[in-house]
Amino acid sequence: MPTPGNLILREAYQPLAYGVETVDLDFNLDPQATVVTSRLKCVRNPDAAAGPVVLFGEALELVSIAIDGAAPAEGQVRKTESGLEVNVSADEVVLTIVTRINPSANLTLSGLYQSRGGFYTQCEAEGFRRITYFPDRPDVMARYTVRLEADAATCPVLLSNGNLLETGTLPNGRHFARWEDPFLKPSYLFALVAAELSALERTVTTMSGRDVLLQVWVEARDLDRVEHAMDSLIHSMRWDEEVFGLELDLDRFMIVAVSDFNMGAMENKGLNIFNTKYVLANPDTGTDLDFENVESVVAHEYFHNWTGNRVTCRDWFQLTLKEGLTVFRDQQFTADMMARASDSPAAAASARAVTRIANVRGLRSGQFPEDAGPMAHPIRPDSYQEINNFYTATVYQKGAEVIRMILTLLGREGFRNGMDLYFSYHDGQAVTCDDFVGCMAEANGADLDLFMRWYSQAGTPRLKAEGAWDAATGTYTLTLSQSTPPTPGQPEKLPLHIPVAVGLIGPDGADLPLRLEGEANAGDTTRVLNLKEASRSWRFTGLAAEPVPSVLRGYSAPVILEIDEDDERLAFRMAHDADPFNRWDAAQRFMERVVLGLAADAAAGRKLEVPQAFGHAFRALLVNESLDPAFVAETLALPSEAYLLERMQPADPAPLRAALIHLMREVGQAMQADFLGRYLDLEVEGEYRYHPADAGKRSLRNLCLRYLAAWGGPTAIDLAAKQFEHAGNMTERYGALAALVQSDAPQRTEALAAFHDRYRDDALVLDKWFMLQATAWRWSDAAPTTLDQVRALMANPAFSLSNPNKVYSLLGGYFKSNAAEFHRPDGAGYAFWAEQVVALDRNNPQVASRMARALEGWRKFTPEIQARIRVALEQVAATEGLSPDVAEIVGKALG
Ligand code: B3K
Ligand code: ZN
Repeated sequence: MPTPGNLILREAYQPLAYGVETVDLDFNLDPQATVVTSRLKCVRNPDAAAGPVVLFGEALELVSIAIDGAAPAEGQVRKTESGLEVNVSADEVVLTIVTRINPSANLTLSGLYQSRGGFYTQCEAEGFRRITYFPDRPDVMARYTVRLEADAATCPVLLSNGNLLETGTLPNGRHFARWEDPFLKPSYLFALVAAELSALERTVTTMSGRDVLLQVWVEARDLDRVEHAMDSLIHSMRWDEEVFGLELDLDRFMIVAVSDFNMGAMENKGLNIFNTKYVLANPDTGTDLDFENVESVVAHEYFHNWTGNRVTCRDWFQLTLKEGLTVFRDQQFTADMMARASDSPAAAASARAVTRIANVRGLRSGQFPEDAGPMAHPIRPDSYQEINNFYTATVYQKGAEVIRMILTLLGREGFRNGMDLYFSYHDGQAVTCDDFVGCMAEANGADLDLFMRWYSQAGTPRLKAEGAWDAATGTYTLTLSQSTPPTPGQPEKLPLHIPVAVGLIGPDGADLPLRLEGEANAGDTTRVLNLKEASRSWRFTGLAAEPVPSVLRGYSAPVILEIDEDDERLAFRMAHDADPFNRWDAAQRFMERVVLGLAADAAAGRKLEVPQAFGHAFRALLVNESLDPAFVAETLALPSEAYLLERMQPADPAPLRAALIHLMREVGQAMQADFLGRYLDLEVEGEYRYHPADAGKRSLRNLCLRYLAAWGGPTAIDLAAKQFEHAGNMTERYGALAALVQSDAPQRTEALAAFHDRYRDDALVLDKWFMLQATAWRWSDAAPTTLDQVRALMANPAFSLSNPNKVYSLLGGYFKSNAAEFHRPDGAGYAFWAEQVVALDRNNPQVASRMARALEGWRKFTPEIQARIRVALEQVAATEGLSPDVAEIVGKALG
């Protein structure tokens, strides 16, 4: 087990002296004493330095080990800090290892564990070593066969990777199944499930004409919630065939839902295991957003079958090789699905923009803070203490942005050619990020050497754009400059290759054809400028009047754009920018400016006033019926508090919250008639269907309701209460509840109680109920504090500290999505945080570490707040027996 301060370095990579060719596993499943017999054919690696067979093991009881069928000689097997070393002289050797493990006592949810009576595994990143001794690294790829034996009554279903070979009954109520995975795989993709489950099944034909069996396994009571996951799987298969020519390579593909799971889902070969949250959805229990999330997570895990499984990572530093690429693929898939469901080209473009906006919102509120704090790392990190801490927004989301930039540079066809070359070279291999980018470059004759800096440099680059208009020559000069602030361990930063998509808007609001100095003719209205140096200028010629620049269209690079725009210009772009992403961004920039201005006023005790120009621009979008409602909802939604805190210097949650409450109240009141008008017009008739057009209307409708409830007039509260009562689906019911919760009206309590009663036995829906209360703002000082409510909710019988979903909803909601309440001036939020992190860490370090991360960005706050947080951080850091997971987070925070 790595100890705190034990740094693993990327540069230290060495292949192992022995790899594994075949693995035969036999599981005799028992809650307290599962016996695992593993037969490994180990083979010397000719490319590696000589050495013993290295096996990792953790929390294992070694029953026996045999070498080529015989007991080991004295001293031949050595126990090490991380497992075993076996000295052999032959090039090939068969090890037979028997271990005993206790799944019911395994609360880490890593390795083999139990959930609601069934057995499940989670092996990425290093869980396989908690099942048996093994060279548990992704560069060891082998062929697996698996035999499972279990009690037939409690575990009637026995699943593992690949194809089912045989099943049978045994004496004493036991039964067995044998599985074989025909593909080479690393141990982190191994999985087994033994539980009482039922499946929804479909048979589909792949592009080459093979019939394959698809199964979604859930508890029988949940069978009425799996249709959407199955549809999503089929859509994903089709999309990967059409867009990348990639086909399912197995005869059977299974998805299993489990209630206790540390993250979203896991791409085990042929046997994806999912958190129930990302499988189960029907109109009565899932919101539009839940439907969308199920679709994208199903797609993500399915896409891993090629990007991650067929070609995997050489070592964990290369994680973004599979994660950045696969997030990029699932984002493209979602955008295509949204566009496909639209009924006009304009609607399709808007639907794509809405997807892009959601991705960028996630990046700004999740990845930017990470990149500005003590955990900042390049998408391909150089070191780690605990690999589980590096499944980060940087590796995933920023990693996806880096892949998107490659697409921008190479074009669709060039990108596809690069992917084809990647699979032709590396199928069945464990490779590096350099291998991937090398294929992209080779397939296109492109030079991506400078571009590779995105893989090694941490921090969010600042991109400064300055324009100069020369009326005499009709020339507009755009100067782009870049700089990246220092991050831990990287004081100096170098210029990156940044693709910057730019357009120029004429005085009438229409895009201008672009002509750069030296070009014969004007071309398109959007141009990608390649900034490779610290600063460079471009001269646009042939212009009749001074244009308004629209920079970083479609968010062509993951940077912070610094551009001087007054209110008037922002309002102009909010009304006219032809790039829908930038139109939304103009609105966000305007809101950010207004909110931070109000927060400064609140901090200084000044009177808060919402600028008129902002009100006009906001209202113009609200009443614009020619725009897609989903898009309008995005433009009128406030930037997240997490993002605003990054932008506020120093960050101070209390005045920020005061500003947000004031803005919502004022806007809600001033525009009540417009909100009401749109609300009434947008009603969706008929039976619920998950469809972007309907979802867009519901989304804008719920936004209107939130602003109205913020104002708080009796008509508004009545409207929300009525929607709550008569809602025909969860999106409306939850939308109404969210609006009521963001008010101090008495209907709030009634609705919360009614929601709880209706869903008291429904774990996933109750997660929403916990989350809403943990994240609620306080609209009057008379209301009980959120901390008191969270403590009280922990006593609810439906809450459990050992279920990650419950922890993420209630504690995660409070620590990460309710800044003003968590950072209360008496420091009680931090004391509670320390208490919970330590309690969680005793059982589940991965979940504890996620909660611990809520305070890593503490240095952005005011000195008074920092002083209070330091006490809590030091208290956790000083705790005896801290896991390496939490130790790394608090150590870096304090370091
Ligand atoms: N690959 C898994 C994540 C595993 C996390 C391990 N701590 C899910 C995914 O990204 O698809
Ligand atoms: Zn993934």
